[in-house]
Amino acid sequence: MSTAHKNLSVYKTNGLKDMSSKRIAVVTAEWNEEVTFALRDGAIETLLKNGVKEENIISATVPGSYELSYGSQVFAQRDDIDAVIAIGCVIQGETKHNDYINNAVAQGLTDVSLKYNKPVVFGVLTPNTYQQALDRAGGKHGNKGDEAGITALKMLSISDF
Ligand code: DLZ
Repeated sequence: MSTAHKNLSVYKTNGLKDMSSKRIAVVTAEWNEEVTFALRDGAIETLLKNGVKEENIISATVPGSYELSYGSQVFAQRDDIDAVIAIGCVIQGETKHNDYINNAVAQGLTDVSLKYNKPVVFGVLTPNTYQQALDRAGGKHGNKGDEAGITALKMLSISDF
């Protein structure tokens, strides 16, 4: 940023606020559960490491990623929930089924977030293969659940700005 703008209020998303009173729901799809449960655990660990209290985290499951929109809405509409993390894994198959699910859940989560004015994190992996999913769920590419957790915390911080 130019130093000419001396009177701007500058906010960076790495300035996390105090999270000790925040309540966060983590909604996880059961399809590909070896992957999604590892992502969920990564997200929850990141929340705990950054000051969210264990008793303020609610974990729920839905059958598949398509159900993440409604599952997220159930929690987003509650006054005692500040943010929702939606976790899923849709593997590219031989049909276009995956495209329909991915598009529906992306749009659905956006709608829920804007309707209830709360962060709803898209923690859905959309890999080509199951191995690529495992690589991103605690494998050689780390755990994308961590990113989902950090995203929720950053968005909660900007909500309070
Ligand atoms: C049906 C289906 C298929 C083919 N693949 C996946 C997938 O890779 N990942 C996932 O989370 N869910 C899948 N589903 C299930 C749908 O998300 C949904 O649960 C069903 O269509 C019932 O609405």
